[in-house]
Amino acid sequence: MSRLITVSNRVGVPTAGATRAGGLESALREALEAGGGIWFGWSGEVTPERSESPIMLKKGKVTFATVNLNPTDYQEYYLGYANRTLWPLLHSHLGLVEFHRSQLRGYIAVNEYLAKMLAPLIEPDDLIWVHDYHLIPLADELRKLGITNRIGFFLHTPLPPTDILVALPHHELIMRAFCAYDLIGLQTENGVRAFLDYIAREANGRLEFDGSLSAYGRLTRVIAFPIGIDTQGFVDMATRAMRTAETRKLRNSLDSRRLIVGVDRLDYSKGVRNRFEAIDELLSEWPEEAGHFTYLQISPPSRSDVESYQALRREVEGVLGHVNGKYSDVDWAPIRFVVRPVSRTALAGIFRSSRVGLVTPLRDGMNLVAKEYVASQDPEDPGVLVLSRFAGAAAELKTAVLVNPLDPSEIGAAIHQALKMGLNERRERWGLMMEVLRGNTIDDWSANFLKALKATRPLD
Ligand code: GDG
Repeated sequence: MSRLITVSNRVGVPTAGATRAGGLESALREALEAGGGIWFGWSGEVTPERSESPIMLKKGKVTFATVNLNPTDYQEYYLGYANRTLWPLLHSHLGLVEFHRSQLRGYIAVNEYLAKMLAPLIEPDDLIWVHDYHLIPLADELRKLGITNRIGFFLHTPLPPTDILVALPHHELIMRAFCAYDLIGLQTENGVRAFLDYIAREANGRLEFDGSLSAYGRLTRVIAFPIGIDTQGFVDMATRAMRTAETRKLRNSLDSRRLIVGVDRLDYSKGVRNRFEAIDELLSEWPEEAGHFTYLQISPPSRSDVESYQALRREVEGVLGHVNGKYSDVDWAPIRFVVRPVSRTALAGIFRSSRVGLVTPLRDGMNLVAKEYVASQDPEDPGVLVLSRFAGAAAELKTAVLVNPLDPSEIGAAIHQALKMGLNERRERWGLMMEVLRGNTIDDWSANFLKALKATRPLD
């Protein structure tokens, strides 16, 4: 049985006292534990000098191998090219894309460094699975070092259409790097179409009869593997959470008002500002709703070293103040904004206590919160998911109330529809979404990807 090596920008090294890992982290760990293997990547530490060799930590059948970055790497690779150039581009926010050649060079240099650190750990039969936009050039760098193993890649973000991709200076360098993988996994069929369109129009590549594609003198495959969640795990966690003091405290504070909930890293791709504006629209169109709901938005800060994220926080807090100021009374405010992260169990309890789950990103590769919200519901009295049509999850969760996240009045009307929705309709919509979640769990996702990777041709 081949060993698995997973590679991601950050490694989920288990630490004493850490709260339960996120869905992706546990799925990758489970896939690794099945056959034994290595999880390799950045430690999260920035030190004056790069590492000379990885720090290895063995837990059961899994070895965690991590390396440090130096301050220039952190600036150019992580804060720079990954999060100021690629992240906004992949989410179609062209106005936020910054480009500096030095950062592109830093991005490639860190991938080269990571490849050098990883290569000595690789054995001939190992399968290598690389994750996300930070590491697109990794396979190319490993190939330069003579690594011929099968290497797969999964992109967690969306892949935008060709007309947006070509706005990236040196886009052919990135797309060529993709083609050094034997298998490229994307979240949706839309992403696959975008990839194939680019390959046909910009790279003069072609689709082979067996579904593989050749471009830049390389042969690869692009397939959609929509990521899932630990569905049963969430069902159990949400049921348990209803008995915790934390959930009871929240429910008591609601004073029988219906709860609307949103949970997102504070990121401009998540569309939180438009959600706050939607509450304004809701209350101006249906003033009788005032005092009858509480909207709880949980937004732990992320990437706060990047200016656009600092600006976002100021902007969102400005709109929040405006809406709360306009509608609050002495005993009620429409929006509660929490920037402290909360535990996963508490999240499941909050989801299950709510009437409406508001998930309206402007763009999202998948959006796991949408799936976690659905899995957490009480089958007898489920809440309603209001979901952006531009989240990857919308391709699967078709019976959510789908909205255009750019239009606050459409979101406001959808919230109103959700608050008014009868029990039968809520059950019917929820039941269909739950079937989807049971049919495609996080374990199915990793098993399907690895099966397809194993089926690619061994290199000679
Ligand atoms: C990327 C892609 C794709 C959030 N706040 C708290 C918390 N969370 C958890 C959620 C969920 C995860 O973080 C966020 O996942 P999402 O999928 O919603 O979004 P991204 O972080 O942008 O993830 C996305 C994903 O990768 C996987 O492929 O779906 O499209 O952008 O699990 O529950 N967890 C806790 N406290 C919080 O305050 N414990």
